[in-house]
Amino acid sequence: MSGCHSKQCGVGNDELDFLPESIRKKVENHPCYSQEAHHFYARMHVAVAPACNIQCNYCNRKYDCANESRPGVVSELLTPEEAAKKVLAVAMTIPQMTVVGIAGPGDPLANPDRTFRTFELIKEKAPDIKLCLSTNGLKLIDYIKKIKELDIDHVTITINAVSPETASKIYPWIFYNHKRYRGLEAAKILLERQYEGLQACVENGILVKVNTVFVPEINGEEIEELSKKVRKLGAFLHNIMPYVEGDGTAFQKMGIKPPTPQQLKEVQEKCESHMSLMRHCRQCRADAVGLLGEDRGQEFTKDKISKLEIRYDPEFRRAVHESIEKEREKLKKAKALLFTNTKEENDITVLVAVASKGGMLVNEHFGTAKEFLIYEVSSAGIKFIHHRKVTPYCHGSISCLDGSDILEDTISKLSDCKAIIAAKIGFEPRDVLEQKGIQCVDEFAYLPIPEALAKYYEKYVLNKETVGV
Ligand code: CLF
Ligand code: SF4
Repeated sequence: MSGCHSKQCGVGNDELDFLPESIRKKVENHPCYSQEAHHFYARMHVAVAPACNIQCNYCNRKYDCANESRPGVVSELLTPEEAAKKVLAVAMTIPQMTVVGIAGPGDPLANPDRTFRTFELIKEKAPDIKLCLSTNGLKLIDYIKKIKELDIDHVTITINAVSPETASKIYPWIFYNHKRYRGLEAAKILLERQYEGLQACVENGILVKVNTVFVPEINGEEIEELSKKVRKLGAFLHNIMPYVEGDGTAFQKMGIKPPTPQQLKEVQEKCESHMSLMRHCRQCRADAVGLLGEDRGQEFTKDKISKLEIRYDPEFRRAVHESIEKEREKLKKAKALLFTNTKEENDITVLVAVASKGGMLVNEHFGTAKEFLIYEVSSAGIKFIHHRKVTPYCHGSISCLDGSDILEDTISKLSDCKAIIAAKIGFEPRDVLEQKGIQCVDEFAYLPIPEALAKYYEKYVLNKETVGV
């Protein structure tokens, strides 16, 4: 049996138990740093940083920073004051929002005044909210003191290469110390500053996640070495993100292709023996609001926020978090009892797609699911692999695809899965899916995902009638 079964990869629930108390406190309700937390807690980004000091070949400056965000979507730029007000509004409407990140639309540290003023205001008005920063790393080392002062405990650095040769294929230029550098010289300066920034963060007790944009034909051969290197320098988590083809980018013009899900899975498998990986990233927008994978930004536009009177109530938020923690504790205890009934000699490993809209529950219908969580299930337990985005089958009139095209597309994305577990699956798609060999299971509706997967495994894979959970 390969891989790390019986636990969730990345920093999941089980891993949290083994972390020192000080680090556990920092990550246990951070939806990006803890795989398990992302089912319960939300994040928001405030788009206050328009400028950038480097050029990445996968980026089109008209859009958000592709190092942390999905290219192709434009943010509404905010002043620090507008951003702070928005944070308070979201915090009271979505009290499970625990983290505010600044991730663009350019680079936060190319806009230091706006970025740090925003963090100052949030720290003053809502000190219970964690602060998070995502940067290309060029200016990071210059701001360590400020980052520390403001208790920004989480920093993401996008590092895409180990060698300057590879880096020079990604970055045509950087703007540093009032001067534009190009080619190998630019790549050398950038890499040196990124790795120095990483070390300085670690030395100052700041948790670092490294994002790497995986572009197979450009940096594919270096990712494993990169993973080892950032681990050695003390990074906490490595997020290997697939390059997304953005409109009008240099890579698009050069015909550079994004990785297939299989290429991504392979590279993640190589790296996971060296480093904890983040596998649940949704490459969210620089103004994203809500649980990962969900975007409630439209509820909090500048116009709507400007009309609001907000009274921030930390007690109300604390009460919500306490009830979430009780629920998590219950689920954790229940999870510990799962897979005690299965035997190694019966070991069969299957991939299963689960429809969920949060709370770690099977609580989404097949027809309305915008994504599926893919788990590997074996007699030893479950392992989260990644999510796969789909077009909802019940799409109303907003899609140009008709129902059968959508279903074909979903089937092609889930063709390696043995089953779909959802809260409800209608007769029409069920027939087609089952003809294609994908089991449709909705009898475990509203159960916690680990329990549903254990029951499914025992009943449908091991063919046992009694389920010991
Ligand atoms: Fe935002 Fe990034 Fe902080 Fe998370 S996102 S700044 S660490 S709060 Fe998270 Fe979104 Fe992936 Fe980023 S899912 S794109 S990793
Ligand atoms: Fe674009 Fe971000 Fe790269 Fe700057 S750092 S060029 S905004 S992807």
